[in-house]
Formats: sequence, C-alpha cells, structure tokens
Amino acid sequence: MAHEQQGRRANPSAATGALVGGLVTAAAVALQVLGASAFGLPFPPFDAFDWLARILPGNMITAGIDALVGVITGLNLGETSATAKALEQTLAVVLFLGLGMAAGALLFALQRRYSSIWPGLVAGTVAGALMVALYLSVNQTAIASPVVSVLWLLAVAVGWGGAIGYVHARLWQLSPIVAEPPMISAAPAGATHAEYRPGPPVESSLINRRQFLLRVGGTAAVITVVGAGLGTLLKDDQVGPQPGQVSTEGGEQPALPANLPNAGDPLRPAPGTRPEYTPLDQHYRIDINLIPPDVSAEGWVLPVDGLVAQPLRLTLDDLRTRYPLREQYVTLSCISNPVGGDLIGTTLWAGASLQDILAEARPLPEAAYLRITAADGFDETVALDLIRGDARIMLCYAWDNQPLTVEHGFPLRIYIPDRYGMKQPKWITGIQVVADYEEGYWVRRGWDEIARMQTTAVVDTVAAQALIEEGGRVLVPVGGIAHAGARGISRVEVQVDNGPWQEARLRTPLSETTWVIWRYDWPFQEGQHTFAVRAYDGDGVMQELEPHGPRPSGATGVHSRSATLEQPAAGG
Ligand SMILES: Nc1nc2c(c(=O)[nH]1)N[C@H]1C(S)=C(S)[C@@H](COP(=O)(O)O)O[C@H]1N2
Ligand SMILES: [Mo]
Repeated sequence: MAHEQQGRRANPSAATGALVGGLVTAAAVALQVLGASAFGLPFPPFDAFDWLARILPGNMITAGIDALVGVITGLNLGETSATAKALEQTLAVVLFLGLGMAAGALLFALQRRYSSIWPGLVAGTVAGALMVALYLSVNQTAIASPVVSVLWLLAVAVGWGGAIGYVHARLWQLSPIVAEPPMISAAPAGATHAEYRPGPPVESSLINRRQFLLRVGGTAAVITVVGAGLGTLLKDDQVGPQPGQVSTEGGEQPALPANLPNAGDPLRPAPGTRPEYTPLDQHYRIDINLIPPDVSAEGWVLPVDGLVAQPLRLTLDDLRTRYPLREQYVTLSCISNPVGGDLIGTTLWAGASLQDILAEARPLPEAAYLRITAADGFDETVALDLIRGDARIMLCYAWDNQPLTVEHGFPLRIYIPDRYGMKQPKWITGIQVVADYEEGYWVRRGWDEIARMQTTAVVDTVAAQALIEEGGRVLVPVGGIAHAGARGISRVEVQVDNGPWQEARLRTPLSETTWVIWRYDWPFQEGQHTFAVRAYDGDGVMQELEPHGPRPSGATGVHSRSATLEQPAAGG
C-alpha cells in the first residue's frame, strides 16, 4: 500500500477487504452463536453445511466421510461419531468465515474507485436473503418463532454488510489526507467535503489506517470472544455433558447390568472388551444433521396413509397403548463403520410391530412398499413382503427403557433386523403405503440397496496387564465382538502370528440380533504378537476375508491387533 503512485488514492486493497470480511464475519458468527444458544435462533453456518451435504454428489460426501473417519481413527482422536460431528461443525464455521473473507475481498475490489456504505448494505441484504432461504429449507433446530428468526437473520446480515461497507468508507477517507485522524467533527468549521480532496498519501495517514484497522480488529475480537463465550456457556448449561469418550483399551469397564438376559453365562468378557450393553451416552450417532432435529412431542401425529383401506393418524400414546409392546436387544451399526470401528452399539429397543399397525391400516392389494419420511428430509423404502415375514420390524419409541433421545430419533424410529443404520430412519414424520419402489436417501447416493449387515469380528483387547494362571500355565485373555446382523454368530476363530486358526469361546448374546462377545485365552509367550480374528454367521458361512472399505456395502476384512507381551514379575 505504501508503494502506490503519488497523487492517487491508496485504495484499500482486496487483501484488506478479506481481512475486514473475516473479522466482521467472525463477530457476526459469534452473535449468531449467542442467538442460537440463548434464544434458539437459527445458526446459518450449520444450515449452509447441512444444505451442502444434501446437494453435493454422493461420492464426494462419501470421500469426505471416509477421510474424516480415517483421520479420527488414524490419529486416535476419540469416539468417532462425536469427534466427527465436532470436526464437521468446525469445518462449517471455517467455511463460513472463508465466505465472509471472499465477500470482503470482492466488495473492496469492486469499490476501488469510490467509497460508499451502500454496496455493503446491498451485499448484506443478499446474504441475509440467502440465509433466510437456507433456514426455511433445511433448518430443524431453531425453536424461536419463524418471524423473529427471519428478522434476526436479516438484521445480522445487513449489520455485517453495513459494517464492511463502513470500514471500507473509513479506510478510504483515511487513506490520503491529513496527519490527524480526519474525524468529520474535527474538520475546520465551514470546511466542505470538497476540501478533503485526494492528495498524495503520507506516512502518518497510513499509520492512521492501521490504527483504524486495529480498532476494527479489536472491536470484532471483543464481540467474537464475548458472543461465542456467552453462547458456549449458555449452551453447555442446556445441553449437558457430551457423550463420554471411554477407551476400550485394556482399562476398566462398567459392571454389566445384572438384569441382562445372559447374566448367568459364566463366560466373562476378556478385560478391555467393549461393554456388551452400550451405555446410551456412548452409543454412536450418525445422521445428516449438524444438530439433530428437535421434534416436539406436542401435536406430533404419525400419518399412515396412501394405499390403505383405513388411513391412520397415530399419536405417541396410540403407539404405546394400542399395540402390544415389543422389546428387542439390537446391535445397530453404521455402514460407514470400518472393521474395528466404534460406529456400532447395542441397546434395548422398544416399540410396536409394523405387522400390528398394518393389520389395522389394511394395505390394498396393489400396495408393495412403505415410504418413510423424516423430519430432516431423510427417507427410505421398506418392502411390505419384508414386514410380513418379520414381526420384529417395528416402530420404536424407546431405547434403553426410556423415550428416544433427540439424537437418536425422538419421537419415533424404525428397526429393521439385519440392515445397516442407513436403511432405518429416525425422527419419522410420515408413512405412506405405495405400489412402486423408490430409492432411499443413501441409496440415491450410491450405497447398497439392501445394506445387509456384513459378518465381522473385532479384537477389542489383548489383556497383557490381566494375565491369568490356569493349570500351571499363564494365559493372556484376548477378546472382542463378532456380529452378523440378525443371522447370529456360530463360530469365531483366532490366529496368532500366522499360526493355525483356533476356536474362541462365545458368550451367550443378549439376543439373536446382537453382537456376540468372544474370548480366547492364549498361552503366554514373550515378545510382540499379532492376534487376528474371523467369524462365521449363524448359517455357518465364513465372513469375507478380503478387505473392502465401507462403500457401497459395508466394510469387510480380518481385524487384528498387535501387542508386546512381557514376562510378568516373578511371584506376582
Ligand atoms: N432421519 C434420519 N434417520 C437416520 C439417519 C439420518 O441421517 N436421518 N441416518 C441413518 C444412519 S446412516 C444411521 S447409521 C443410523 C444411526 O442411528 P443412531 O444415530 O441412533 O446411532 O440412523 C439412520 N437414520
Ligand atoms: Mo450410517
């Protein structure tokens, strides 16, 4: 800036514009954080991100998810789904700041030859209109009234654009003139603006610009820190603790609930095996929303209509009282779960069998499928034949003996045995009986149409710190899970250092639709050893040994874990 020719205004550059855009956007986002957490107002960076996730091509999204899961598991960043959501949320804000910087640069570049606050105000209005459109199309988390939300979005956006425009105008005024900061009120009495003609830039005026920019930066920083800080405080108050990050590595594990159906099985999991029944706050969460849709129970009714003799409108109470209660211990897995990953969990599901509900609605002869829609725009199709053959397919309103949490689909989600999570909508808002098949949300994006769960086995632990003595031998407990959807597990085998495959012991599962805990106590040998595991499903079919990534049909391959075993201290 200091090298501009004499006699020309040292116009604020596009780079300065990017800087100003970034600062003002940070302050605006902080205000939005505050508005969202204190008043339930919409948060445009998340809306923009959710919108992008819905319109970008499926393979791009998949590559993104793969990269994210890869980074999280590779760097050991903790529980995958919570970490992924945090990273996505960060990315959403960073993208938004990037857009703000671009807008600032563009505005400054377009205004090289004049100074006015108007282009900023226009840009702010356009940005506000875009944010209102996003809010109306994808947001399901704002609980403030729509009118207030729209006014808020417009106000912040116009304020944002106006602030950028104002800063540009001030920088323009400050660039060429006098040694003192040319506050209008400091102009000599009677002076007109004509007297503030462009002159050769002088060093002191450049310093003034810097001072002014510093002041802008300081103000933006204060707003950002106070807004975001207050927002976070208020939010933590409301939301409570994040899902815990409990390591499954060799450490403590929560006592098994005593009332579980397999409590009598003497085979205990090897120390360090993941909990057989997943504590609810540790159950993974995967969906297309940065913040889960908050469906209000009040006024919620489930329409079951389309090709039926008797259309139904069911309240939550109807679902609980009109149909027999079904309870099922279920292991749910995301199709994006890598072999050995933590996007899998087991809990007790409860609800009403779809057979019972359809018996009341009476599908017409030409009916063949259910179209299920959800509050977040997610959807899936279920064949009536599948439902007729399996009374376990149910609409679930409870998990772990309590109403579904907001994250896990309140008020209603479906359970379909043997299928990955992508086939099983949460936050259900409607069920339509139709004649023709239609692809569901993730199927349209290139994932497996059936999404039948793969047979997989995982080594959770090589319990080098929990050696046992049996018949004069020292043994290392090795263990983990094996899972094959609703097909069950008939056999698990362990291979140590490329030796022969040896049969592991199996604990009675919680049900025929949960994972099975396996255990293998290996005669201790010092040194580094690798433990591999493979499983056979209930029909005796061995798992796929070939490693495949999650897309499109779920990850396969042999999981293994290496450990260095040291001779236990004598007498210990
Ligand atoms: N409405 C809706 N339902 C959904 C999804 C979603 O994005 N929206 N994601 C699905 C996927 S991919 C999975 S793995 C499961 C995860 O359920 P959970 O978060 O309760 O573990 O929800 C399924 N149901
Ligand atoms: Mo999933």
